[in-house]
Amino acid sequence: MVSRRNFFKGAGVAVTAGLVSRVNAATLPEIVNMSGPATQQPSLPASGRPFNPVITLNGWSLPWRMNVGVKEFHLVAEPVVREIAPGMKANLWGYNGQSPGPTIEVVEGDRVRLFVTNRLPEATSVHWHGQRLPSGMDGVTGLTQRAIEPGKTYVYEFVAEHAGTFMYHPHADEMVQMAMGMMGFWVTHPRNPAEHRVDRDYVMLLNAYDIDPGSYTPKVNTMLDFNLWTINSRSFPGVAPMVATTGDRVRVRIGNLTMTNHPIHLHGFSMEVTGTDGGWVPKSARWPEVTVDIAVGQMRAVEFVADKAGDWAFHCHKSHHTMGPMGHSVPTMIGVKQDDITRKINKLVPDYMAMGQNGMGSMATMQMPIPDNTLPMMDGQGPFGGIEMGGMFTVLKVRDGLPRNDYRDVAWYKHPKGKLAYEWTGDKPPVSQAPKMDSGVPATEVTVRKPQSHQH
Ligand SMILES: [Cu+2]
Repeated sequence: MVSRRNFFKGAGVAVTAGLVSRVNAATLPEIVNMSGPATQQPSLPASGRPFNPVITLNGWSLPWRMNVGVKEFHLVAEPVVREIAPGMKANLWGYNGQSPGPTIEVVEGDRVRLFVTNRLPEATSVHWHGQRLPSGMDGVTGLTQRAIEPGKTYVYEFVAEHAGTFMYHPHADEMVQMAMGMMGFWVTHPRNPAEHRVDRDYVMLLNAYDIDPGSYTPKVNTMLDFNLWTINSRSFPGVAPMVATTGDRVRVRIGNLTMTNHPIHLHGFSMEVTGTDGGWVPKSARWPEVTVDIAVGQMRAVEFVADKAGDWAFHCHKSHHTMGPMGHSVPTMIGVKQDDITRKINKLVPDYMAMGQNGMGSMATMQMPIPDNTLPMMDGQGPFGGIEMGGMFTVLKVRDGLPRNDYRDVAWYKHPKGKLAYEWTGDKPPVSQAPKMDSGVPATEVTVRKPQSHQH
């Protein structure tokens, strides 16, 4: 799966020590690549100063080498194939084999040297979003540096001056390169690992793509009409669940590099914003929320105590953002009787299906004919049937007694007796209705659909 990462995990310190001994100022750090979208279990840093690693959902953190006290990373900008969810792959651009790129983890005060090699067909650069650094290291093509032409490698070097949550992305042909998936997370851990300590620290980038049903490559000129809403370039049910032990303090760091804001909603707990783009929020300035809006270009760290076992939804509250790509051009047919029409059309088109007369929930379970490499509008099977969600959605699974550093998926929650919604099977309640008034006008059935012109 991973060339180097598994190697690191398996052999730990020995491998890293081996790497360090081969370090030579004139050599580039080895390129480490990731080939799949599985969430990589975090491992404690084998060199450099100690920190509590984050978990990138469906992602990984980039290994480094220490070179005379400098932490060196090697990012490679390149075309990648990313599985958005089982059944759909996309031709994206990213870093080191995946989109988003690997998470970069450093410690406050670290001197960091980043080698960036460009294997894209066009020039790029990397902007270290949110960092306080020398202007010439800020990565804005034309303004602070020459563009990194295809085949070239540039070096960025600065001190990670303050702890917090950051991102990186190109500042060259930005609209195209970000629409193609070029972005990554950066976490600067506090100097003292006991500070801001949590039990689980998750990382997610919100991104969006416009990929026509049946095709593989995003449309790069789209301004607003994106149709694939993703967490770390994964769409539910492809998004890995977050797991926690009952009582854990959990942090989720969320960055938004889409073109719209996302009100991120957590079921079952209230959370507090503990970090923004500007740093940590003082305790006295935090307040409880169940939905936190993440604006374009923003980062937020939210924290909560997962004190109730269960399966809890975690998702963007814009309902179009929890749907797959087929949702927008289907007309609303709720209340429109289609039986007759269906019968007539079936004579001409035997496969024709009336859609959405009673809402669209049933479409999640229908085996609708959709083009290859296209996700259904809604998907995901839960223990009680279809979850009828897609896009920016995942599940927080809180369980008693999970091993401390274990982030593997667990089975669906077993609800205790008396704690599960159930069907009423007693007497049906009497139906009461207001008396009808005779207006003198014959009753009309209102089933008119107005013509729709806009397409999104
Ligand atoms: Cu959203």
